[in-house]
Amino acid sequence: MFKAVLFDLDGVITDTAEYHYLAWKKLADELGITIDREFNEQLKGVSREESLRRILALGNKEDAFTPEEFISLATKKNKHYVEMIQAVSPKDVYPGILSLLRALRANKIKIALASASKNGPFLLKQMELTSYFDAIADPGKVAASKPAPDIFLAAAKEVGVAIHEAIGVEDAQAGIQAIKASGALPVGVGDSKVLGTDIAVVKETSELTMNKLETIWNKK
Ligand code: B16
Ligand code: MG
Repeated sequence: MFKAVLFDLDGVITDTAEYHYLAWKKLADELGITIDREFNEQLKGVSREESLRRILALGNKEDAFTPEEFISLATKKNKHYVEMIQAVSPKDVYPGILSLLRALRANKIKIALASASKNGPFLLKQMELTSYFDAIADPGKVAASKPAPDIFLAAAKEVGVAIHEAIGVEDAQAGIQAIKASGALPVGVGDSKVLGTDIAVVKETSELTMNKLETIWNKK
C-alpha cells in the first residue's frame, strides 16, 4: 500500500489553472503576444519565470527586456493572479478532493503539497484545507522546477516517506514528467491524450477515491 499522496495544487485541488491562464493572457495581451489554451498546456505546472520565458519566446521577444524588466513583468502577472484568487473559498475545492483528504487521513496516509506555486499556502488557507496537509514543499527552496523531480522529492522527504511508496497527482505534462522522474507513481487528472496513455489518468477529480488509488497502486 502507498504511504503518501503528493498533490499538485493548480488544476488538481482547485481550478486556479484557469486563473493562471487568464493572468498570463492579460499580461501577454499587454505585450502584444497572443496566447491560447493549447499553448497554455505548456505553461501548466511550469514556474512563473519559465512561463514568462516561454511566452516571450512565442512572441519573439525573448531579448526585448532587461533582467529588471523581466522581473517586473513576472511580478505584474502575479499581481493579476493574486487579485483573481482573493475570492477563492472552500466552495472552490474540486469535487471529491475533501472526501479523499479525509479518507487518506483516516487511513494514516501522509498528505503533502508539491505545487510549483508560491501562492500555494495562501490558497490552502482560503479553501480551509491547510490542516489536512502534513507538509507543504517550498517551491522557492528547490533547485529545479517541474519537469525536474525536485518538488516531489522534497514533499516525500518532508513527510518521511520513501518516494517509491508515494503517489503523485498532477494535471500538467510538466508535472507528470516530474513525478515519473522522481520515482513516485503518477496519477493524472485530465485528458490521457495530453498527459500520456502510459499512466493512470482520471477525467475528473470526483473519480479520485481511496479505492481508485488502491486499485491503481495494486496494478503497478
Ligand atoms: P506562482 P502547480 C503551478 O502550480 C501552476 O500550474 C503554474 O501555472 C504556475 O506558473 C506555477 O505554479 C507557479 O505559480 O506564480 O503562483 O508561484 O500546478 O504546480 O500547483
Ligand atoms: Mg497543476
